[in-house]
Amino acid sequence: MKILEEISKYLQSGDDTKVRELTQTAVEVKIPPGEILDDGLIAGMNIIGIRFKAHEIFLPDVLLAARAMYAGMDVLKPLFIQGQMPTLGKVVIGTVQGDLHDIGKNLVAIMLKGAGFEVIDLGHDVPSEKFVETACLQKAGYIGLSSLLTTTMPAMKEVIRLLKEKQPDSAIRVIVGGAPITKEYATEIGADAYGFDAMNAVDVFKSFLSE
Ligand code: B1M
Repeated sequence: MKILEEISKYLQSGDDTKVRELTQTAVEVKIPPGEILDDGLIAGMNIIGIRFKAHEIFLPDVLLAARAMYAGMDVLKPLFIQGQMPTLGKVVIGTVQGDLHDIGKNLVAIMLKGAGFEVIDLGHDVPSEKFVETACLQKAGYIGLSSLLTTTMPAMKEVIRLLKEKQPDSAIRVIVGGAPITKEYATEIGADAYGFDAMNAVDVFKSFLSE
């Protein structure tokens, strides 16, 4: 669809005003929010990732694209959170220590809220102890960890180690995700589950409700 291609194009050029306007228009012409997200915003961000890796663009360009991504997400956010249900459980979520990437984590948080979970978002670059302390203090059912860098993946293992140390019989489930994370890595570090994208993450969190 032309408008989604335009959203992707303006996101790539870092034009947050245009992205906000076009996202609003796409909503008004009744394009489903999930489609605007996947085929407009995320599609644009994926191209940014490819061009960044190929050294065709540089960090400031990525930052501008991220700002434009947030402008679009601001428009879509209320649509994903509409029609809240009674809480399905409490989730403490964040991006692990050393990692500043928070767009994907924020999407997961938005989708979880929309699905009826109570979400405590600790932000990005979160110290491992903070996840465990908050989850125990808040009597959360889940910890959600996001990592986008191969160098910060080990911090996930550290959170799980600290949780087991503090509460050996803990019923708190740890769900991990992020671009470099795989199901195999999740199993290897002792996570309870892996979510490959925001929609899938919601299904994964919900799968524990029937236990
Ligand atoms: Co950086 N960065 N970045 N970056 N960045 C990547 C991740 C990279 C792959 C780019 C590349 O080389 N192609 C690369 C990592 C390489 C690696 O580790 N092997 C990289 C690098 C190298 C870096 C720096 C080191 C660059 C430098 O300084 N030289 C630096 C590190 C800073 C740090 O964190 N300490 C850096 C910085 C940045 C910015 C700050 C400029 C910016 C982040 C802004 C922000 O987040 N506020 C940025 C961005 C935007 C990217 C790319 C281009 C896009 C990431 C993104 O937002 N994607 C990224 C390339 C890429 O991934 N294609 C890249 C869109 C988002 C919707 O997807 O985050 O994958 P994603 O989330 C998905 C799933 O992964 C999943 O669901 C989400 C929604 O579908 N998911 C979960 C995520 N968390 C989950 C949790 C779950 C379940 C699912 O359960 C709890």
